Amino acid sequence: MQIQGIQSAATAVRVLTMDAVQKANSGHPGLPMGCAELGVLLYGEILKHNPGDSRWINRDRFVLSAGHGSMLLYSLLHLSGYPLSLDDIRNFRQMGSNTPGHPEYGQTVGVETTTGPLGQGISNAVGMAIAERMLAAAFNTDKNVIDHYTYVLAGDGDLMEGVSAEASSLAGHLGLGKLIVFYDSNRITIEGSTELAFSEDVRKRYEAYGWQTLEADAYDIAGIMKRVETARGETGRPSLILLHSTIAKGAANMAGSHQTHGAPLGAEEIAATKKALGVPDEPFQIPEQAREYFRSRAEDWDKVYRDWQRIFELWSKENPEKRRDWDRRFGAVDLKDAAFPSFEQGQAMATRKASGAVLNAIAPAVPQLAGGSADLAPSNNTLLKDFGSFQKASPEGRNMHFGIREHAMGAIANGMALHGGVLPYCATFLVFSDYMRPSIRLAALMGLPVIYVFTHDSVFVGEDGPTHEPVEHLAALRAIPNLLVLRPADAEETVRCWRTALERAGGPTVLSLTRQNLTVFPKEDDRWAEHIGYGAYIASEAEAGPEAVMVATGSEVNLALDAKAELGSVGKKIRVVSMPCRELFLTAPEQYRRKLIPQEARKVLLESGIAQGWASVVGTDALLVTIERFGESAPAGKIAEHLGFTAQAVAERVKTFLS
Ligand SMILES: Cc1ncc(C[n+]2csc(CCOP(=O)(O)OP(=O)(O)O)c2C)c(N)n1
Repeated sequence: MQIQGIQSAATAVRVLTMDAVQKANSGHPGLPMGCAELGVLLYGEILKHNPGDSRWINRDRFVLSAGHGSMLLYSLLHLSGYPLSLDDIRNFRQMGSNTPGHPEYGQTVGVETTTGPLGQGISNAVGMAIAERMLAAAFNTDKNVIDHYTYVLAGDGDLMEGVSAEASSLAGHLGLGKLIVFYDSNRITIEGSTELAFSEDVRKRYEAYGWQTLEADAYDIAGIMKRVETARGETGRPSLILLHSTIAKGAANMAGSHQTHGAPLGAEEIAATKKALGVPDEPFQIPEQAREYFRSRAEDWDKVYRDWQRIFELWSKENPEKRRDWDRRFGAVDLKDAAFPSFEQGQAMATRKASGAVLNAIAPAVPQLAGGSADLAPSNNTLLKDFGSFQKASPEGRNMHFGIREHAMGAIANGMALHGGVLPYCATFLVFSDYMRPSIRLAALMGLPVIYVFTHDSVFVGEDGPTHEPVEHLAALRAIPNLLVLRPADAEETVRCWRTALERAGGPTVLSLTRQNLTVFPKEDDRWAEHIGYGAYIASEAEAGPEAVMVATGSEVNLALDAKAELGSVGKKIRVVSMPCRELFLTAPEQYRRKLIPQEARKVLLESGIAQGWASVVGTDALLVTIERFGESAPAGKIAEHLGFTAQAVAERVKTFLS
C-alpha cells in the first residue's frame, strides 16, 4: 500500500471539499473531511470497480448513506477517474450541474443511489446485497459471475433513523455476509454532540441484529484495511465497522465542532487548514501525488475487470441457457411468453385475488420478478406459490418475507431495483403506504421500476375500522410526481394494470386493490384494454347525449354501473367512464379526453376516498361521491349505507344533481 499516496489523496479530498463548499457558499464539509482517508481507501484499495464502466454489473456497490457528505463522493469520483471534471466540482450545487447538493442517481455517473433522506441509503444497500445474493444463486456455477460486495458509509443520523434499524434487522436475519457498513462515529450531529439524543451502544445493537461488529480508528489506514479483511472473511453475517472519527478532521481550528457539519469553513479557516496540510492556498489545487496514486491503481482495477469479462465469456459458452436467462433478466421486461389469466364476465372476485392469479401466472416467464409483503402475503395475495422463500439457506427463493417493516421494505425494494437483474414488488395494506412513503418518493425521484401491491384499498375493509381504512391515501400517492397509481375496477382490469406496471421502466407503480369482491362487468368499449393506456375508457355508453358522465375508479365502477341502472330513463343519458389511472388520463391526447368527458356534460365522480385532486378531471362543479372523513368499524355493507355508497343513494343524488 502506498501510504503517502493515500494520505496525499486524503488531503486532496479535504481541499476539494473545503473549496467547493466555500465557493457554493453552502454544503457539508465536516463528513468528507472526517472520512477522507476511508474514502480514499474505498476508491483506491477496497472497491472492485472500473471508472470507465460505471454500470459493470459485477462491480462492488458503494452507497454514501450520509448523502449530505456528497463532496466526499464527488472528490473520489473525480480523483479516481470517473467522468466528473474539476469544473463539475467547481459547479457544486449549481443549477443543472452533475454535482448537486446531495447525490442524485442518474445525474452523476458513479452515484449508486439518491441519498440525503437519512437512513435510506443503508436500507437501499440491504436491497442491493439481497439482489446480489439472489442473482449469485441463479447464475453462479464453478465460475462466479455475480460476486461482489456492497459497502456503505453511514453516519450517526443514518443509524438513528428507524428505517435503518428495520433494514439492518432483516439483513442480520438473512445473514447478508457481503454487506459491509462503515459507521462514521464522530458523535456529532447538527445540534451538537450525540449525547443530546443518542446514547445506546450501537455495536451491541448490531450484534443483537446478528451482525459481526468491528471497531477501528478512522485514521489508522492499516487498521481499517485489517477490519475490511475480517469483514470479508465473515460470509454468514453482515459487518458493521465502527470508525472513531473526528468531524472536519484536519481543519486547523474547527475540527470536532458541529459548526463544520453543514456550513462553509470560511476563508480564514481554509487558509489556516491548507497551511497545516502543507498545500498552497489556492482553490481547487490537487497535489500531484494524489493524482499519481489513483493513476497507479488503474492497472489493478483494469485487470480485475478484464478477468471478469473473460470468465463471463467462458461461462456464457458453457451455460447458454443461463446466459439467455441473464439477458432476459437484465434486459427490458418481455411479456411475450407471459400467460396472463382471463376471467369470466359476471364472475365476482376481489381485485387482490385477481392480482395474485396474475402474479402466479406470469412469474415463470418473468424470472426477474421477486418480492413479497410486510407479513401480509395471505391478505395481499402476493405469494409466488412455486418459487420458494428467499432465506439465508435458500437464496434461490423469489418470495421475500420483509417482516413487519414497511418502511425498510420500500427502501430495500429500491435497492433491489437499483442493483439490476431484479424487478421488485412489495405489498401491504393501502392504509400503511404511509409507513413507506419516503421510500416511495425516492423510487419516483430515481425513476425506479418498483411495483407496490396495496390491497384493502377503501373503507370497505369494514370491521377493522378507521385505522385500517384508507381515505386520503390515493390522493396522497397521486401527489407524488412520476408515481403511477392504478386502481382496477375488476379482475380483467387488474390483468391489464399489471401489464402496465410490468412494462413501466421509468418509474414506480401502485396497484390499488380491493379486499371485497367486484363483479367482472361487460365493457362497451371493445378497445378498453388498449385505452387503459390513456388511463380511462367508456365502460357503459349513454344511449343519448351524454347528459352526464359518471367517472369512477376501482370498486366504484360497479357502483356507478348499478346506479346508472337504478336511474331508469334518466340513466339512458349517462355514460360511465372507468378511470383506473388519473395520471395517464391527464397526459392522454386532449381529443381523447374531450371525447370521453365532453365539456358540456355534467360530471359525477365516484371514488371511496377524498376528492382532492379530482377537479383536474371533473372540474369544480361536479357531483362528488367521495369520502371526506374517516371510516367506521362495521360490516362493509353497513358502511356503504352509512356513507351513501349504495346504488340507490347514488342514484338519488345524481337525480337531484341533474334536475
Ligand atoms: C430523514 C432526514 N432527517 C433530517 C435530515 C437533516 N439532516 C441532514 S444531516 C443531519 C445530521 C446528521 O448527523 P450525522 O449523521 O452525524 O452527520 P455528520 O454530522 O457527522 O455529518 C440531519 C439532521 C435528513 N437529511 N434526513
